[in-house]
Amino acid sequence: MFKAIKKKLICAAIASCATLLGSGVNAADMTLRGASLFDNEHAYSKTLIKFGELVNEASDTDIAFDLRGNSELGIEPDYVNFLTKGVAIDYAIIAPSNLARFAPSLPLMDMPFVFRDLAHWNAVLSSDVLKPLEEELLDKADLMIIGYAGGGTRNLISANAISNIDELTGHKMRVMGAPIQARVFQAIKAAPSAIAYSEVYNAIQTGVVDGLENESASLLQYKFFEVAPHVTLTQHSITVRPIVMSGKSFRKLPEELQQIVLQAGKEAGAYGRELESSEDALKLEEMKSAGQIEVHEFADRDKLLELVTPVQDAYAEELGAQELLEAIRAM
Ligand code: X1X
Repeated sequence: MFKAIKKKLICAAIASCATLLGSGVNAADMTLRGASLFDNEHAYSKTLIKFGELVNEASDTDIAFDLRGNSELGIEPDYVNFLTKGVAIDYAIIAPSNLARFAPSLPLMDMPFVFRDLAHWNAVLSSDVLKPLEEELLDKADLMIIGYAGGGTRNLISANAISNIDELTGHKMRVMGAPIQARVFQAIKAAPSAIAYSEVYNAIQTGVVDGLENESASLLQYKFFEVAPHVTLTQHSITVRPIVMSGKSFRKLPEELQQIVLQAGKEAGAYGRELESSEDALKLEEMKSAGQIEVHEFADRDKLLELVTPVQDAYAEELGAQELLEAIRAM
């Protein structure tokens, strides 16, 4: 009885909102739409599915989570546009570098070489140290970080073998669009260019670039090994992948549901981090055993770190974020 009354009140609240994306009150009480670059086997999609399950377990409102995978709704920069405008989707997982256009400090949270190892990455993500970046994103783009997924280790993936710093000189590689990404790879003498993720396979195939940098799960799904079968263990990044919700969608939710969404985002993020970080090496091994990739040790990781640290410092200084970078390093 109480549940039914509560449900009616929530429905009334929802109906009075203009549209929850996808508009709707249909068979379910409402629909929230998500987007993923990948199919349901990838850790990002599994994380977003988990998010929906957790919300529905905790809520009396019956919510249809309409997750559009396989880049059906475009790639992450498209998701950012949709979410800031409050159209087409309500939530997605997005690389911090794809948020830089709206909030230039965001890529600081997973720029190459910022984490020493998985334990450091875990400590940072289990703390509140990234709060100032979350506030900047909310303030400048009306986007809320409701949880942190990620946990893939990014390596170089290339058409030709690379195993030391000299072989990196002039290496034409694709990087994500945030300027700090190009600056880091320029500092190590590579020749980076920003290319949309959906164009990278063709760019390698046609010789526009010789490779990219990516984590195992995504290398496997996008089959970059077909054109770039060499993986060099530079281990330059451990991914941080915020689960981002449009502020416009969030504010349309009844207050009780907002709390449930925040809690579910946090828990889904933790689930996603555990999942991706535990699968990462296995997926690399899987591709190696299948003869899809050749894995090369990298001799000069310490030299890369030396070259990149001043670039990180300069970037933090430009943003007025030196204290934040120090706090991350000190953890
Ligand atoms: O490099 C990219 O643009 C993409 O790489 C993987 O697919 C993911 O980490 C994704 O978030 C995006 O950053």
